[in-house]
Amino acid sequence: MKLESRLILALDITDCDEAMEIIGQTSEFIDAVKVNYPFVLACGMEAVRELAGMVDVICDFKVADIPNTNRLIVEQVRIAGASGVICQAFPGKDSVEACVSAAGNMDVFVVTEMSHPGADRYLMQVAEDMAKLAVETGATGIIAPATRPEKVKQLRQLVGDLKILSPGVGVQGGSASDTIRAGADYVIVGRAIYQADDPREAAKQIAQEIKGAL
Ligand code: NUP
Repeated sequence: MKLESRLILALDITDCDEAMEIIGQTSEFIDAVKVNYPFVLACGMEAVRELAGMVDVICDFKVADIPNTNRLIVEQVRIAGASGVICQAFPGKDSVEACVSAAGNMDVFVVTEMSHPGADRYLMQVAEDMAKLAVETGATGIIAPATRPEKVKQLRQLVGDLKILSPGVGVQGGSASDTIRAGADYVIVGRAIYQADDPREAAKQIAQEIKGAL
């Protein structure tokens, strides 16, 4: 995955033609596209394969099962030609290790504290240990909350030079520049781009904001 604009587009769109249109409008300003269940359930893994021929794709499947099932899921992501996959830490070390080993050359990102308010119930208490698990298992990086840049900063201390990808910019309240200054390598942005009147302009502005924060 390239490290240029440091902006990853979250393509949570269920209209497949519209999704491809948004990619066309924004591709100049994004380093990768993150797809999640809404897009994949609506448009299928064939659409992921098509996208992967155009841009680096990260499958945000939050893989969270026993090791064997995790392996089977990650193998399918790999067959589709994705560049990365996101897995959950909470099933434990063996489950994350299964993702890393099935990923081959693909990147594996481990979710730590999520960006939404409800993360305070469980995830906030264990985010640091989850970040350590990402290091132990040889993952490429972690997902950390742009809604709490101070947490991104703390987790950066624990993960060294692992990549940090941060969702929560825009509609969820986080700021791209604060998140990058806190130590994130990339911000992940969905609605603030694809729901904007002019998605191209929105992506351009966020990319400029990131550049200004470096
Ligand atoms: O902690 C997380 N927060 C989060 O928003 C982990 C995630 N993977 N995401 C995803 O990032 C979420 O599922 C969505 O695909 C994207 C953020 O979208 P938006 O709030 O910018 O529209």
